[in-house]
Amino acid sequence: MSAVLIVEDSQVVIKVLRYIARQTLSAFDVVFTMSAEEARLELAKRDDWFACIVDLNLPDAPDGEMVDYLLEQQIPTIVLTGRMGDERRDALLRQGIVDYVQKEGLYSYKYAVNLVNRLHRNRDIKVLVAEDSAVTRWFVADLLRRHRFQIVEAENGKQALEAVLADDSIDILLTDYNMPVMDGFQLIHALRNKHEKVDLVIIGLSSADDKYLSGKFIKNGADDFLYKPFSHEEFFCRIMHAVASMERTRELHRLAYTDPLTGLHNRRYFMEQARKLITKADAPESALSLAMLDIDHFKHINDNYGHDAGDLVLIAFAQSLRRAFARFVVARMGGEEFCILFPGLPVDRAARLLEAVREQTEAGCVDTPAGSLSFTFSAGLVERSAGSLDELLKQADMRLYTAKEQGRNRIEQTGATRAVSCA
Ligand code: GH3
Ligand code: MG
Repeated sequence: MSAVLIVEDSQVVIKVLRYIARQTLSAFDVVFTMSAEEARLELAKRDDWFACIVDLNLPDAPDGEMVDYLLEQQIPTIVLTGRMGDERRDALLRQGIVDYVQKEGLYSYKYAVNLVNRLHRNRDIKVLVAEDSAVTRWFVADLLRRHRFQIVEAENGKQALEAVLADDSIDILLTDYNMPVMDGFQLIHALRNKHEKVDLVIIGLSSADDKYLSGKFIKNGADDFLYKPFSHEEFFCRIMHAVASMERTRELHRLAYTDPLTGLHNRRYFMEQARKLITKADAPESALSLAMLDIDHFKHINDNYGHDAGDLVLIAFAQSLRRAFARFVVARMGGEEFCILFPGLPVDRAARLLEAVREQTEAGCVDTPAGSLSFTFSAGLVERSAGSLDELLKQADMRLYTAKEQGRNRIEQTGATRAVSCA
């Protein structure tokens, strides 16, 4: 566990910071000190300092000497100050601090402490800087590094496009407008329209003297725009705003597409993915199989062992499906019914994989507070030759019904389903 140092001479402020840090900095060892001397002694004890929140004016370092010292040690530094002039503030930002926070009450202390967590999460966020000027690219990348982002660089739009298409983990694109080979507009257009990269956050940058540029950028698919030169502060505010909105959107997506009990994808996700994959599988050579699974006599489990034990069975079953079919689309469709889509897999090969899980399930058991219990499932498995997703689901459901009728704990499969018209 890495450490965060807090240096503040006011007893009252330290008390507030301690309270906030206890609630929000659980990922760190938080060390509190009340003077520069004490802070130096603590700093010497270990070398895994993640960040520091430091008062600019301490009794034994009255003029920011502790900030200088921390920056020399290359520790990301958040400065707490009383009121200060613009010049002093700009000088601190130029010097390389992460941010400064004026002591104006609970909110400002929360901001400072939360910023440490923000830096921690930023390490997982990858930003692509597309800018032809090496100096500006270096400047922007340096600012981003200060906030612990991962950085990728591109010298023109074409390089940036290739980088985004090759690396799915790029989260944010900062792009200049005027660039050789491919400019910022062409880049955004290619990403948003041609390649449908909707979840990439795009921020436009330009020094061009055109007051309509920001509007044009945003109408072409950018999320935000910054005119150069910009202040450090404006830059970080925009980036933090973009990151916060990206995280909110991702969380909403996660909630909308996840089954809360098992953590598997839900019906909504399955239907969307299946529609996309079925369209892709329209090529005659691409096989696609679909399985519908249903736990046998699940009502008995609930009735005999209780609803909570039933939930544990669902969770265990979901885990085994996730493990066995990690390469495929697995979802809990509702109740004790699950679906798996096997793109590229003919029905015989899908059947072999499914049969292995059936045998494992039959042989295994789930520990619950009401006792250890075993269960089985039945499945209907079909392969698509043509027709809509609804038709394919209907065929799988019919096979599943047959499996239940034939005695359960079995997989009923067909070859290619009969061609039907698209719904
Ligand atoms: P069959 O072998 O024919 O599939 O019979 P079954 O008992 O599995 O099917 P049935 O449809 O009769 O009962 C399913 C039960 O699943 C009824 C419902 O209360 C229960 N169920 C649905 N969702 C949940 C859940 O999230 N947790 C638990 N514990 N039970 C659930
Ligand atoms: Mg059932």
